Amino acid sequence: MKLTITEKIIKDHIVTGELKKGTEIGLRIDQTLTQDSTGTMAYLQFEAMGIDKVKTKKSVAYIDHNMLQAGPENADDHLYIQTVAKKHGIYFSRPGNGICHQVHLERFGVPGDTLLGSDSHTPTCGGIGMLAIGAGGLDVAVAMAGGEYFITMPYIVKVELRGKLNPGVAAKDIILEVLNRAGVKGGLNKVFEYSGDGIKYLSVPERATITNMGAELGATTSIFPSDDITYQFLKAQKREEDYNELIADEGAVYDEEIVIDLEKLEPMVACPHSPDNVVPVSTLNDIKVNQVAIGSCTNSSYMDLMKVAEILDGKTVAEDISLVISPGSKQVLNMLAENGALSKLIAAGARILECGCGPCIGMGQAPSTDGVSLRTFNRNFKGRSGTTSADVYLVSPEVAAVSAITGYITNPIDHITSFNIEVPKEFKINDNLIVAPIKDGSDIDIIRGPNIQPFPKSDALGEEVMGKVLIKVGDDITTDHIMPSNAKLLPYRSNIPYLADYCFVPCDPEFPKRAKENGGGIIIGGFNYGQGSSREHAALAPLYLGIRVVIAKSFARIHKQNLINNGILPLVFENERDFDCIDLLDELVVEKASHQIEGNKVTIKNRTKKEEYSLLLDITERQRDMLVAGGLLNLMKS
Ligand code: MIC
Ligand code: SF4
Repeated sequence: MKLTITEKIIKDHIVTGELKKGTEIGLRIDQTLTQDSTGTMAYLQFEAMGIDKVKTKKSVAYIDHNMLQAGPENADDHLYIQTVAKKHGIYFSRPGNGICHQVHLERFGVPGDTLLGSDSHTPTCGGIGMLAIGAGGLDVAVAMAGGEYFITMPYIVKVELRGKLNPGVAAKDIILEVLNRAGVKGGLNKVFEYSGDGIKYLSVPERATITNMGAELGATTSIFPSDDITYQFLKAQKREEDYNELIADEGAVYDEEIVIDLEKLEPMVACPHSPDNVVPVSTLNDIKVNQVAIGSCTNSSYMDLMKVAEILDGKTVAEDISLVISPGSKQVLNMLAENGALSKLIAAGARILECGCGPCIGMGQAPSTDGVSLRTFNRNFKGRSGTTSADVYLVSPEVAAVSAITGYITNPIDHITSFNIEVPKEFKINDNLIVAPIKDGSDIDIIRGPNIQPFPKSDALGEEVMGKVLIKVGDDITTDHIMPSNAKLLPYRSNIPYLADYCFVPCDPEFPKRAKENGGGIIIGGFNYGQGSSREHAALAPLYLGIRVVIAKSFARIHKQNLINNGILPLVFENERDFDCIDLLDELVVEKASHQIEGNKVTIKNRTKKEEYSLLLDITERQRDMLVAGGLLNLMKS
């Protein structure tokens, strides 16, 4: 049988199920990663499993999101993660070392291996041919304990890249074009596999930009072949022993195909407030910019920032613009410092931030009221920048840097002829901020600050599940709506009771109060409910507020699993028009719930309207058992 790259890796890692598209499969996980805003919960859950040492080949805990220390909370959580890592055989990447995905690509990723990360942009390592998937913290905890990770055997989309990009057009424009064509709902249960003669012109960091932002398609993951370019990258990282060649078989069968002619591609921009709201930069007229932010796990590599330095060399940032730059890793920043590029950035007026997520997750640098922010990041959901009224545009580093000089969103094509930059033959290797695991951690005491509260637990499914509709929201609701993240809230990621008071506040500030007054209830949503991040908090905070059912037109992959893992029923309208029949505070009930969920349809009664609706429950036997037990941890205990 001729296989795609994805199928080859799955074949090597499948533990449960078979290579049949659309069916559930369980995969052996070689590596895991966590970061600090999902890590505390993931490790609390891992601790609850009572395992001494992680069972993966390599597990890494990164500190990169919660970097501002305006009070003791973040520092306390970092200490918890550091001690838990030492106790359980986990590598610890210290604050300052960089963004998890950038560092993992540089120092840990292995072509052909599987990686599960408690962050939705884990697919970044698909840039070196790894099957890298984002998941909720509990799933990552299970993988660290040696358990399988379950996905739907994905459909494979072949993305054929033809030809070569013109100067001024970037890898970012390729993924923006894919988003333009497939949209934020277009990737559900699919893997985007890149091929074509165009890939030989794309370096590993460029490939990683594409696989990283493939997360915005809602895809399971994205992947590039592992070829000579991958070998050269690993060699330059002094890791050539990790290289495995991995290419699709001639004649492998794909489920869909997208062809992009790179020579015809123009610089693109994702306009507010969705990553798939994409147009060519050339179609925008003179949009004045207030802030330019360069960085994030999508565009903070050495090559990205070298290009920015070359564009800014000898220039000054426009008077009304604040330019902030957050390098992806210590390796990147160190190399820029040594070769003088950092000096060019500083001289031009850039504000250099530490290596981490920073403004991408609203950790500082919120734009001004009604401000326009041009960012090289991957998400521009309303309010994510920390300023609800701001308009965020997503672009390549080239567009960002040129616009920082002109003050307006500017097409770089007219400003860039070529770059005088080489892919390094040797990166600067210095892993002194990575603490390697010790042989026996049994004597290590775990330090738990007062901010760390126990995570909420669900109960077994009752005979009758009922409640009032506490909120009704539209399509494409993101986890940033459900459980917002910013400089004020991120410090409380290990304190669900505190966070719950901000649940759904961007949609309806009264939601937490209403949920508490009614002793919990039901959420009604549209299509693609829960898109975006992997944060389990978007399930845990509703659980804490007594939510046992979410009814939507469709669900995003990671969020649906997070709901199930926490014992919350994800039901889908069989007839989408029923969405319109339900109003706020209607009283809904699922009678004989445990009997009803044995099938794939559930009837819910609207006691207020005296109506009933048929809902679909698209889950596997394994997920059904979780729902009956009241979540994965309960199931494991029983
Ligand atoms: C994000 O980009 O939204 C985050 C913050 O990295 C999240 C993880 C989180 O919420 O902690 C993600 O992408 O999964
Ligand atoms: Fe960090 Fe932003 Fe990447 Fe999320 S998307 S991991 S917040 S840089």
